[in-house]
Amino acid sequence: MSKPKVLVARAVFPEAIARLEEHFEVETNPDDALWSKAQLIGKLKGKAGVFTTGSERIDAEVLDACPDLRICANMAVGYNNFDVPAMTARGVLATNAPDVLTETTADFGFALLMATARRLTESEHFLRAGKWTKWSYDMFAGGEVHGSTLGIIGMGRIGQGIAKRGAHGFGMKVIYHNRSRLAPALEAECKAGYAGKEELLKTADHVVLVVPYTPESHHTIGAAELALMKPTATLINIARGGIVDDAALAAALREKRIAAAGLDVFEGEPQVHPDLLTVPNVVLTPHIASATVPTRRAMADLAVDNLVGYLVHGEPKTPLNPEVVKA
Ligand code: 8YV
Repeated sequence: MSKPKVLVARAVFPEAIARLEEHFEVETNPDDALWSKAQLIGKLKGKAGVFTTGSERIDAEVLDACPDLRICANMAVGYNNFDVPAMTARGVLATNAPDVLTETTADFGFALLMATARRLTESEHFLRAGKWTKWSYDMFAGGEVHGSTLGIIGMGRIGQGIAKRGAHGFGMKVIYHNRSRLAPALEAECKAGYAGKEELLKTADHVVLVVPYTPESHHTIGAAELALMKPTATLINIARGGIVDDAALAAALREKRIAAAGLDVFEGEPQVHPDLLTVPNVVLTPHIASATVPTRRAMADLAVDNLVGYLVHGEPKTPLNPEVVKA
């Protein structure tokens, strides 16, 4: 019997591809090319499974053109690149890669918060440019981190990890806003108190965004929300591009309506709004919050586990639409 065919849509660890090759006929993308939708459809025809990253959009058009497809396994916890209802309607399984990146991503959220509040990159650029000729009392004086108020919007696993770092490590007062309130025991573990969105924006010294991207969360932070924030506050986005209105943020930063921002994700990435590239009070990183070697390996392994689990054994590890498995 011939092996099922699987597409690996982007370059990934050779060990992950080797694991897939034990079970499947695998087509890879060794040049790590960014395929157009038409190219992706061309490659996907006849495949039973696909290993995707957050960059490949799987929607009704793709699914209708590839009727052999049975599973799309994302090497990402976020899955806004998948039209899950369209997949479910066609009996295609969707899987993501939760948990394995929680702590690493929370570490990065905190790193970005600290770099932003303490003006790390701005001051390094100053030094590298040979501009450091003398010490002065207010040189790169930033905002306080320890003991300040941390406001987290989106209190899933990563949000909780950031809360714990802030409360237990830095003595911060932690407030959070979420669609639903956490159970009291979890609030106590995170030392976090629930707040309305407006109250959070008005009182937090550092606002960290960790919400999934959905049509409802589009522009969670726009001009109106930025206007509520303290002029000394920082805004950190490690969630998804589109959660923040980047043009409105660039204007607020330029006019010093908030102190600074730290951004790992952007609207239309890898394009970055040109105004963000010219304001000094923003730390910009290229979507690397989960980027440690062990974590990226674990994410790739989980996507492979899902492909093998489902196509070989009928049991995926982390299904997003488990009703497809039961059908
Ligand atoms: C990924 C992410 O690196 O997991 C997510 O949702 O945003 C990142 O960890 C990225 O999506 C590539 O798959």
